[in-house]
Amino acid sequence: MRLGATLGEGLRVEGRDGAHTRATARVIEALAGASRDLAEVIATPVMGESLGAKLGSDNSDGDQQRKLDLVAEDLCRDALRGAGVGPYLSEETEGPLTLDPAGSLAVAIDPLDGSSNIEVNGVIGTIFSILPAPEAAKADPGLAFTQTGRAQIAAGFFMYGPQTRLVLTMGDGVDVYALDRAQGEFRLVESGVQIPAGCAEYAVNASNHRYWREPVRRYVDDCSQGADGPRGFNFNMRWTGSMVADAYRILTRGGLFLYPGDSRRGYEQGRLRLIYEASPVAFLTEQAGGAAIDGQTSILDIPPSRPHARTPVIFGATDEVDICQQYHQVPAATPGDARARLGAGV
Ligand code: FBP
Repeated sequence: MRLGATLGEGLRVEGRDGAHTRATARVIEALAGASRDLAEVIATPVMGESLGAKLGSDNSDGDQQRKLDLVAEDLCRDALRGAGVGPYLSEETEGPLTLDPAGSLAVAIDPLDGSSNIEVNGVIGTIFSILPAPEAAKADPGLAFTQTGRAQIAAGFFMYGPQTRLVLTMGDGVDVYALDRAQGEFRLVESGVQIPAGCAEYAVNASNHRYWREPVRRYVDDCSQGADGPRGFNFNMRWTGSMVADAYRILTRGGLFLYPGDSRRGYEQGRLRLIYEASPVAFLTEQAGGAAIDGQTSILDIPPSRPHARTPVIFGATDEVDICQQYHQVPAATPGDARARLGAGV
């Protein structure tokens, strides 16, 4: 079934907020159009300067911008302009903007997630979050982005891999669509996705091991000891460098993702941005029966301190997130004792 039909015919129209349903469908269709165009750009070979070329400019958060980051930003923003969106916040904008003063919805977006994968033809994505636009946001669009992730009406991501896929929640489960390139349409391929329980795989950038704080180091060390360690199981490890690809794998076959805060300058709260990276993925994860925390608190309950605020992120199968959370609760002073205490629950 086509995306437009599932939105239009109301498979998910009740969503969390009936009043916003039609407006939400319009925004999702606009994003799907932008993503289809972006998929085409990505798939088209260009001679000379690559889409991954660094531009010498930084985005709002100090990351080097690449050519494709700006192409993606332009496509998404242009598509949303005529789709009833008021407040707009992107990884590529300095701060919140107003697209349509009469818009009833707010959109936060990372137009191009996984930028470092562009030049290696790896999986990249677009992550989005759709929120209600409070009346007061007409005068100050930033107010729309002070809401916690619980306020999200819909969220999802597009991933540009062997297939272009859309993973979407409107607060009533998670659906997956695949782009039919010949027809130029997204088609429903899976409904009601549930993250499998248990954990055979974890995802973390292990090159940061020396910068991690105690709880994360103990958790990962215990996993990496495999069957000989306290977890008694030979875990596999996967890190794609693109959260959408890791998130999709976890939605499909379970596991855990971690991007913790660490001692590097600027990484005290990790790398991922709360409003347009962590919150939408947390919403999808919870809707698929999983959990997403910053170590202690549910990502969806964290109030944003500023538009581009970062947060440590741990998400995946609920039982494994619970185990990882226990490592954050057990006092770090006596790792041996802590492990012994965890032993019962591990
Ligand atoms: P960008 O939005 O700048 O691409 O950063 C997000 C991200 O690429 C995630 O998709 C990924 O999980 C993480 O950064 C990888 O970070 P690192 O290179 O530190 O492993």
